[in-house]
Amino acid sequence: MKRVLTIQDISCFGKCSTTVALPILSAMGVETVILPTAVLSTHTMFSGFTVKDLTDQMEPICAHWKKENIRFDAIYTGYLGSEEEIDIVSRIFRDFGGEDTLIFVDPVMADNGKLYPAFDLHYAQRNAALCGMADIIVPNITEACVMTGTEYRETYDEAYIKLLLTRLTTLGAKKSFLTGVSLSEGKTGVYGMISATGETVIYQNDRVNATYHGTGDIFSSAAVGALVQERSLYEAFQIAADYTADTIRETLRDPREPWYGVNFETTLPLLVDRMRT
Ligand code: PXL
Repeated sequence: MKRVLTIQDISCFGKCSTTVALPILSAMGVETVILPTAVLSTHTMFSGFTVKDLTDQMEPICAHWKKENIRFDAIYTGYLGSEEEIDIVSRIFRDFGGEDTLIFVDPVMADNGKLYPAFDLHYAQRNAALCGMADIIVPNITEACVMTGTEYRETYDEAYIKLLLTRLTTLGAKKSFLTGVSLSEGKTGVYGMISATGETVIYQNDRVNATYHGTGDIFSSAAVGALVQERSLYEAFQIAADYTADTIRETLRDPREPWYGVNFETTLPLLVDRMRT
């Protein structure tokens, strides 16, 4: 069985980071190991959330794994709360990475043209350096802009996306995939570039007109699951984008419309079926 380590916080309420990665990867038939960086009462889009930082536990936990000779087919990182955590994660990549371990970094820190309140430009630069160690990175357009010093635009064309991708490749990751790229009315998806060749990979599906919290984590979890299950790059991103879009559509149908997270549980059977084909 394939084994993935995911390094992110536990937001007890709110359906994001570890609490979506674990069920999605498990449903995809992947053994999922977690390294919680902090425990929060909710994700940070609620006000008044509590935080218990677990940074000081990260290295002792990894040292024990090392002693037990535990290895991973992939390491997937998402929301990291501080520069210190980013430093520790870069050491984990060195200790547990290698030819047979896919390093997948989702540099969660910004959206809609703005950094999340907890982060500043210095943090963004550290995250850019972490991206440089990855096989695959999946920033949204805002995150790509802050990491490459590019002006954020609400409306853009393909040339702007290609420029952003070319700049992302200079960070050092082998493959960069921009998420939330909409190149025509009613469509959205991913636009990727392979650093070594400049080759591009595009997948667009129907845009669902709603934004919810946690959809990036759902997308990344499904992409990692499909990649470790040896789907091609294109198919893995197609599976992840379709699952995310199906989930948003399903959430819109829920009269309770939970703004804080999506109904990814309802659509898990679709993902499981897709992985059987
Ligand atoms: O979904 C990303 C995420 C993960 N974890 C925490 C967050 C966020 C986004 O805001 O606040 C704690």
